[in-house]
Amino acid sequence: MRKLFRLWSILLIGFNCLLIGNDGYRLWLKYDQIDDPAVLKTYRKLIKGYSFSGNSATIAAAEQELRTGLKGLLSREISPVSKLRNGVILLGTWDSDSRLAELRLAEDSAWLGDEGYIIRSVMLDRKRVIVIAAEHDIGVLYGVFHFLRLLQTRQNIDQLDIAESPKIQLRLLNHWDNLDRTVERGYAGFSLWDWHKLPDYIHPYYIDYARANASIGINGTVLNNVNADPLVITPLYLEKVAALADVFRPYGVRVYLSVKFSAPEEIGGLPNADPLDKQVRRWWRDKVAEIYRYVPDFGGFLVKANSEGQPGPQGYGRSHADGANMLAEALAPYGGVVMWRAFVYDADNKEDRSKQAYNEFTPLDGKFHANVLVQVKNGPIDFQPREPFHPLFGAMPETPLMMEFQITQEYLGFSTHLVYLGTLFKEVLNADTYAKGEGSTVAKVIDGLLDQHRLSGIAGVANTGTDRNWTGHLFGQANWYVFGRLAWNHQLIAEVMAEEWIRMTISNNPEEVSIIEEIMLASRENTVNYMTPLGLHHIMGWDHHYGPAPWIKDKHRDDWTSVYYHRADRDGIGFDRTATGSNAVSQYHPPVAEIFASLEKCPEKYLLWFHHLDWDYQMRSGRTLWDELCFRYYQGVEGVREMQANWNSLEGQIDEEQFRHVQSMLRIQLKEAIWWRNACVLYFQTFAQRPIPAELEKPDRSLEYYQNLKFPYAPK
Ligand code: GCV
Repeated sequence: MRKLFRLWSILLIGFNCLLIGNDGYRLWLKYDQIDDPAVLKTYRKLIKGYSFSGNSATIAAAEQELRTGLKGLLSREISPVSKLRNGVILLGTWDSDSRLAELRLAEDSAWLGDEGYIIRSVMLDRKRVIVIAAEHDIGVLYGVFHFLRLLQTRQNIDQLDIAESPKIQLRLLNHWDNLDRTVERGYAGFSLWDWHKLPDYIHPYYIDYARANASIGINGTVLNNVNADPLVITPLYLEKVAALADVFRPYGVRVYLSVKFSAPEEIGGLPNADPLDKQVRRWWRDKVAEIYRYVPDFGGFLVKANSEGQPGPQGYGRSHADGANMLAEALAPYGGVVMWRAFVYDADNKEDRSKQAYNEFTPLDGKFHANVLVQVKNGPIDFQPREPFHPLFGAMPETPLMMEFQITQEYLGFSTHLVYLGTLFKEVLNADTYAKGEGSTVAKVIDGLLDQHRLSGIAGVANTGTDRNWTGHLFGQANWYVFGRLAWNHQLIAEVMAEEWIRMTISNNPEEVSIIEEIMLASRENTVNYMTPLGLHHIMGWDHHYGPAPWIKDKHRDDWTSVYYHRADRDGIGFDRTATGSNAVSQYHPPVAEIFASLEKCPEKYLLWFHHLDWDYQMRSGRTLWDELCFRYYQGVEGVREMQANWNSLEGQIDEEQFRHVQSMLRIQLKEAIWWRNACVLYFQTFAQRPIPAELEKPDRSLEYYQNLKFPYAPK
C-alpha cells in the first residue's frame, strides 16, 4: 500500500513541481529556492539528511513533502540517511523508532493529543539533529509542513523548541458545491469535484487540495452545498465520494456531506421524513451504515433545515433537536457527528431577522445528543462586511457551538476585491460574550473551554474553484490560509498570518512584505467603509448580491430587501434594536447588551446596526451623522486608492505575473468601490436632503444610472 501510494504521489507531486510559474496554482507551497545566499548557506549547513520511520500513506506523504520542499528551497537533493550525523532530521511517531521512543521519556507530550507534534533541536549520540515527532502519523505530517514553513518564511532554525496542538477539534471547509459543478456563491470557476469523471479519474489537483489543507491544519471537508441534493447519498455518488475520501485520507482530511432532510421521501420512497417516525429513523440508520461501507472514516452530516425553503423537522411539527438527534443516533455507532446549522429565519415571522435564530435555538439548549454541534454564522444576519458577533455564542452553554465563517466573499466583492479576512475573523473570535464574566470570548465558546465541551468545531465556506489560482484572486488564497491557521490556533495574530502568507506566496523581502501587509491589513476596513460603514448592512444587489442596491424594496420577503435593514427616512437612518425597537440587544449578556444599547457606549462601527438616528446626530468626530456617513464612504474609496498606489510601488520588484494580476483586480476594486460609494451616498441623500460635504468630490453619475444597472449573469 505504502509503495503504491509513494509511486502515485511521486508522480503527482513531481507533476506539481514541474509547475514552477507564478500563476497561483502552487498556493503557499511554492518551495522556490531561497534567494538570500547567507540564509541558504545556514540552512544547508543545518539540514544534511533525514531519517523517517513509520509505514503508512500519511508518513509517505510527509516524506514526499519534506523531500520536495527541501529540494526546492535548498536547491539540492536531501536524501534519507540511516545513520545519525549532524544535520539529520529525525521524523516519526514516538513509538516508530527507538531513538524517538527514548527521547519521549524526557517529553511531557500527552497534551499534544492526536494531531499535535513537536519540532526540536536536540543532541542525540553527540550529533546535532532536528526531531519532528508526534503521537500519530498525521502529527508528523503537520510537523513537516510547519518545519517547511519555517524555512519558507526564513526563520531561525538553530534552536528549535516547538510544541503544537490544535485548539479546535473539527476544522472544516464547507463547500457550497452542487452536483452539476456550479458553486453557490462561488467566484473562482466551477467546483473542484469533477463528479462526472469520478471515481475513475483522479484529478491531480485533488492531491494538491489535500496538501494545502493539511499544511494549515484543516482536517475535514464538507463536499457539497448545504442546499443539498439528496442524490449525493445514493450509491452513484457515494462511490465518487469514496474516491475523494481515499485521496484525502493520507492528509488527515475527512469527508463529510450535507444532507437534505427530506431525503427519505425523495430518494427513499417513504411517505414522509418525520424524525419521530420509526421507518424514517430506520431509513437513516441504514443509509448511514451504507455510507460507512463506502467511507469507513466518514465524518458526518451538515444540515440546513427549515431555512430558506429547505425542508426540516418543523415541517412535521418537530424541533431542530428532534431532527438533529435522529441523525446523531444513526451516526453515533461510527463516531460521526451532526453539524446542525442555526442559520434560520422565517419569511412569515415578523420578528427582527437578527433575533430569530436565538429565539429558536436557546430553548433547545441541552436537548441535543452528544455528537451534535450547532453551527452558527459569525453574525446574526449573514456574513456581512461587519456584524456584531452572533448572540447565540455564549447563550447555549449545554451545546457545543461551531463557528461558521465565510471565506468566499459573497458580500465582500466576490473574488475581485482584495479583502483580507484575518482581521474580520479575529474581531469575531476575540469578541467578549461575557457569558461567564469578562474573558468569555467567542473563541472560548467554540473551542469548548468555556463550557467544558469535548467536541469543538469551526467551518469556513470555501472560496475555491477550478480557476488556475484556486480562488480567483491571488489574495483570496490568503483567506483560505488564515482561516486554516486560526482554526488550528485562534490565538494567532492576523498581522502575523498575513506576513507568513506573503512570505510564502509573494516575497520575503522585508520592505515588500511590509507594503503588502499594509495593504492587507487596511483592506477589510476600507471595504466596510465603501460598502456598509457605521453598522449598515444588507444593502447589496438583489439575489446575486453583486454591488450596491440600498433601494431594494417591495419583494415577496421583507427580510430580503435592503430597506428592511437600513430604515432610512426623512428623519434618519438605522435599525433600532434597542428596547424602543426590536430589542435585539437584550439577547446579549450584560454588559454587552448595555453597551450596544447605549448611544454613548456603542462602538460607532455598530451604530446603525443597533440605533436609528437623526441625520444631524452628533458623531464622536464632531460631524453630523450624514456628513460622517459621507466621509466614511469616501474614506473607503481613498483607502482603495492607497492600496493601489502601494501595490503599484512594487512594480518591477515582485513577480510580474502576480503583479499584473493584482494590479488589474485593484482597478476593478476601485471602480466598484466608487460605484458603491456613489450609489449609496446618492440614495441616502434622497432621505437626508443634505449636501455632500463640499470638500468631497461629487459623484459623476446620477442615482438613476446606478439604479438601472442590470447584471443578468452575475455569479450567484
Ligand atoms: C447556501 C445566504 C446565501 C445563500 C446560502 C445561505 C446559507 O442566504 O445567500 O446562498 O445558501 O446564506 O448560508 O444557507
